[in-house]
Amino acid sequence: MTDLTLRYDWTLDEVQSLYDLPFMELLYRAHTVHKSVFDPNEIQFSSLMSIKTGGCPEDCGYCPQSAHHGTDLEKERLVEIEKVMEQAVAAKDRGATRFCMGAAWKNPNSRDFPMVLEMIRSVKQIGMECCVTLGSLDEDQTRALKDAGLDYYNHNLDTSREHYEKIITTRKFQDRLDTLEKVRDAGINVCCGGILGLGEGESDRSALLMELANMGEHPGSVPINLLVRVKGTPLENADKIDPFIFVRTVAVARIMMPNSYVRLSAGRESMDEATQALCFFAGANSVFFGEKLLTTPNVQSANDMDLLSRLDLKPQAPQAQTQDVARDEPVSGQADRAVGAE
Ligand code: SAM
Ligand code: DTB
Ligand code: SF4
Repeated sequence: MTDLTLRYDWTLDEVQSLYDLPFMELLYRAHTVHKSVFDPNEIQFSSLMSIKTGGCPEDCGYCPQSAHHGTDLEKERLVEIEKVMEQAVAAKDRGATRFCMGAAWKNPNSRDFPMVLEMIRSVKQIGMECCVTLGSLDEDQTRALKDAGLDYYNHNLDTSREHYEKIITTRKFQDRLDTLEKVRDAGINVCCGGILGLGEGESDRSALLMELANMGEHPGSVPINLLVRVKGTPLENADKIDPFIFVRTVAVARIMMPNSYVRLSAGRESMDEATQALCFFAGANSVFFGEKLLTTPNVQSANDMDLLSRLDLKPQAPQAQTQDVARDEPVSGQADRAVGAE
């Protein structure tokens, strides 16, 4: 029988042993978990928009939006709400069920924050799920976001605790965990994942997944990004990782966090279709759909539709999605809660 017990006490050795399984065995196990919780032929579509671009005071080594790096990015102010709604409606028409907005902030400022709350309320009004990523938050801000109707807050751990300070020096790994706790306490679903290809080692990847799964409640969404190497960032020449390591990471995440949506996030544009198909088999069941991520290109929508059709994958209908998919209850009685269980 497939073990679907939700665990929060993974050790590094256990995670490493999953990574070290023979590739086919790992994929078989991950797919078995995936199939017992989700419909493996359904993919959730999220759409992404940058609402405040560039000029960020943080020095994240991967990010084109950091003011510390010499990228060619044009710095912009907070966009108008009309523009947001134009894009949200267009995303909904293309089949996206969640609209995600990102801001290049260390934390939201008091001038712009009320406008972001208004954007959230408006996105909710057209019947979409809403996610934002705005940097660190205090309790008043998490409460206000919850009151505005926010469904998910994205705040990534990015890499292991050990590797973190080689990538970012303007904040600590613990700061991220603190914000995540406030988000959870406010009753907002957590979207939290990482990036592969930051020059990390094997044990850093295991440690990242261990941190994500041991947080106290599994994140409802786990985005796994492949570094988009942007000219002018310190990581522009980072070594490419073996695509099968990426697939293994998706599979291990699926086994460790059976009820979470695992999102194949940034980096699909540089990934071949067969690798993406393996990721879907290994348990990835969400993607960013639309031609742009925040500042870099995503896969062309027509190519995505074509791939999905060749793989017999269909977009998940809005009503099929549950809130709080990874909330804390044990998985017994899972058929009641799981999405598309067979
Ligand atoms: N400033 C906020 C923050 O960092 O929390 C929100 C926006 S930030 C751009 C959101 C996430 O995008 C980061 O946490 C990181 O995981 C991801 N990201 C940024 N640049 C990336 C890149 N070049 N490749 C892959 N993922 C990237
Ligand atoms: C996440 O994990 N990936 C998205 C979203 N959360 C906000 C961001 C990807 C950004 C890729 C680089 C860019 O387009 O600027
Ligand atoms: Fe700023 Fe976020 Fe980019 Fe870091 S990842 S530089 S915090 S926008």
